[in-house]
Amino acid sequence: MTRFIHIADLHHARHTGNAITAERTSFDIQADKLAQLAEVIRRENIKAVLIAGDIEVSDPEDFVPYLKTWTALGASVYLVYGDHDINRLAYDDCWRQIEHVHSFLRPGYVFDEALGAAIYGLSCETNQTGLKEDVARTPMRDDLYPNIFLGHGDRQRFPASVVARLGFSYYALGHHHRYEVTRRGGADLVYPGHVFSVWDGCGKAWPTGYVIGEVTPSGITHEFRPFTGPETRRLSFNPFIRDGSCILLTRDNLEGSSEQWIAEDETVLRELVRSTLADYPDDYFVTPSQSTGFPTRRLSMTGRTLLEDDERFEEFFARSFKATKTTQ
Ligand SMILES: [Mn+2]
Repeated sequence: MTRFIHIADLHHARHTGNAITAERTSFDIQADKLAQLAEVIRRENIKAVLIAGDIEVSDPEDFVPYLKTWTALGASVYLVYGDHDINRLAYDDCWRQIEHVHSFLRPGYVFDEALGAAIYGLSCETNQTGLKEDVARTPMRDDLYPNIFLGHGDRQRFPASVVARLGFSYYALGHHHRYEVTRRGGADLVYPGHVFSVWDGCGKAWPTGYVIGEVTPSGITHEFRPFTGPETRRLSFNPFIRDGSCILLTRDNLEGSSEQWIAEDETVLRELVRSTLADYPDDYFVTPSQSTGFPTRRLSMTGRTLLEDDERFEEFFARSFKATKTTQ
């Protein structure tokens, strides 16, 4: 049996968007997490690393050390580009020079003998233009070995009827920042989640991790593994959704129910925020925001930092209330 690693949504840019931060950058935290994969490759007979798009580096050289390390350890790297990989031509010029790195700037199909499986790679364009049609045009497979579809985009672009016809058993996907497996058309559509991001589309905090896939005689099995190191977490109040004197509390990547009613009482709410921050001193709490209007900036700081500084705590507390009913 051979194995592969599936990661996606690295968003490994040096900038932190316009988030309000005071500590380590996302870039540094992501670097620590990506570095964890070398040990996994060494330990677990990993023959391939599948990267399902949205790598989004500021400089392609920033990613070269990982590609060199992983391939030197005996894993081939297969990658596709996502809607955020707008500088993909520069990435490709740099990365395709490295032996055992296969980038699918154009759709392609590679049988990997060491892995005992084949990979069809399909990159997606900005805004996923034409993706659904490109997926539907994928050549059908009917082989004695498993076929992996490596792509990036919304799950809606992979309808059950198309998946059932194409004959792939594992869809290594990216775009949704939350780990998710959807059984559809006789195949598993797998999103491994993000590596670490403060800006993550819908604004919610999700666990960071990767998926280990195993190629067996009967097909591909897989499991999620969390990265170690800081996580993003979020709690927020929505005063526009209420039940009598209670407002809606939402918890993302936190212990406890994801939604519950809570008394709109400053003392109660402050105590809840303080005790939650104290439970996760090393993790980064992100506040709600929206793409237009107020607030467009997220605050992202560790529980410890927010508790140590009253001014920061007050700003965090104020930003934990959604500014409108639909703030994300
Ligand atoms: Mn994306």
